[in-house]
Amino acid sequence: MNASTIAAIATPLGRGGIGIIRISGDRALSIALSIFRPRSLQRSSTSVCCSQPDLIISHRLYYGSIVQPDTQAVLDEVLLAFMKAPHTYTREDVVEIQAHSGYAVLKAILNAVLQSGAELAGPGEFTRRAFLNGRIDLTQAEAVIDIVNSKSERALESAASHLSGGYKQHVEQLRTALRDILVRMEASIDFPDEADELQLLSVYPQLQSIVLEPVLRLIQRYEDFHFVRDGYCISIIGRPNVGKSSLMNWLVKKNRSIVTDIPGTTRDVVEEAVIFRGIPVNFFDTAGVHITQNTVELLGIEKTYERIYASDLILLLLDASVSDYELETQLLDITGSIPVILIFNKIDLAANPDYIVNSEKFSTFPSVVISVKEQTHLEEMVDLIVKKILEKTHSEEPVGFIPNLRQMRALEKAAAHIRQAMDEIQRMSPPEVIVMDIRDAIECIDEISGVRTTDEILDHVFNSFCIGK
Ligand SMILES: Nc1nc2c(ncn2[C@@H]2O[C@H](COP(=O)(O)OP(=O)(O)OP(=O)(O)O)[C@@H](O)[C@H]2O)c(=O)[nH]1
Ligand SMILES: [Mg+2]
Repeated sequence: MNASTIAAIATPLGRGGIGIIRISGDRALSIALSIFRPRSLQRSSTSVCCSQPDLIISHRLYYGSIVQPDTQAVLDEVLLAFMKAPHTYTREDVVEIQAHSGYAVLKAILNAVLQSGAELAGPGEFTRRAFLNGRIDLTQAEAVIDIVNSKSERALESAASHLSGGYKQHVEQLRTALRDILVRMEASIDFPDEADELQLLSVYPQLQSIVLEPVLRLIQRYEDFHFVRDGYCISIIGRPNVGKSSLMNWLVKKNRSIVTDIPGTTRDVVEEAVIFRGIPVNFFDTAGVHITQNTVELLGIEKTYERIYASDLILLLLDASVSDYELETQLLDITGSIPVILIFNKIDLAANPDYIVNSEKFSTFPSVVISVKEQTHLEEMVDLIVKKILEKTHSEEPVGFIPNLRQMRALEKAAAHIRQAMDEIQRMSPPEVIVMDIRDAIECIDEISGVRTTDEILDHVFNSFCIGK
């Protein structure tokens, strides 16, 4: 258990119906009662409650006022809930004070709590305590922040499945399988007479099917579905003045990018996150690519190239009113395996639209001919984008659990150790060598659930939380 008692405002700052101050730790109740005047006791003795905290029953709401510790001036009318450990979020004693939600009042109550002996909680410190006190594992702690950050129903669904332990179970199964193999291998070291070549070889297919394949499937789930959590990254690229920013603004339904008829208007990458037909998408408008000596433009073009490589999908915008697509052909060469949709814009200016549609040069890419200005075929373009996104996710079925980047890295490390162990088996290396790799793989799996972790990993996980969570 942690010695200090922490407190923070748990609701977003701003005007609203209710704001909550949360206190957690051994002294949560005594600190809260030192500034709480229950209504039922106000008329008689205000000190009764403070001197007899046993009068407060766990998991029940009490109506009263919060007072300033030094002046006893009433700060707000509140509802106070005391939740006795261990049946609480942090597994410590927790008090929640429900006050009116306004910046000044919540700050004043928090100050009163801090003056009475609590320490200000750091980001994610309540959840960190829930993890350290064994209520949840690290994947569930991360699910909490994912739930808070969920931008779509699918992201929420995935995070909720992590929180309820779906992912934790999966990780535990992997660990158990590896542990079983390790125990058998260690036995073969201790009793070498009973260990034979055949036994060693039987470990190989087990590592393959019970451990490596499920680990690789989880890594693939990150590849396929990480955008459900992080947002699908779609970049709009093309030569200057082709209408990239106009398209960006139409897609995100606001004037996000500056549009002018001067080529080279967009110099930096402009990002906007939206829910696009129910899918979280980050759209990126980029600087037009062309040969230039202008230093500022060159820096912008460099950023466009960086953006291309970080994209899940590229919308390559072409001017339908020109016939020279040399630059676009070069751009396609650098997109590699990233999916591309060709969007021929300014069809309203094109003398011969048929030429574009029939152009063999681009026949292997999905394409659409539009006019942002005249709003032509824009819904058709959206259908194409959504189809391309769903191709990657395979279906709109529930996504279940998806590893995050940290977990995926640990899975990759585990996969490398398992592969190494399998190679050693094939080389008929001594069991002592093979068990080292299996132990390393178990360590990586333990990193995911947080069984084995470092302060650095915990800081990394919990610093992304908001204060009060
Ligand atoms: N006729 C016509 N003009 C368009 C269309 N789409 C955009 N424009 C115009 O083309 C000009 C350039 O548009 P932008 O959206 O700024 O082009 P951009 O590709 O972002 O340009 P840079 O930022 O310079 O690379 C503006 O005057 C737009 O109004 C279209 O479909 N038809
Ligand atoms: Mg632009």
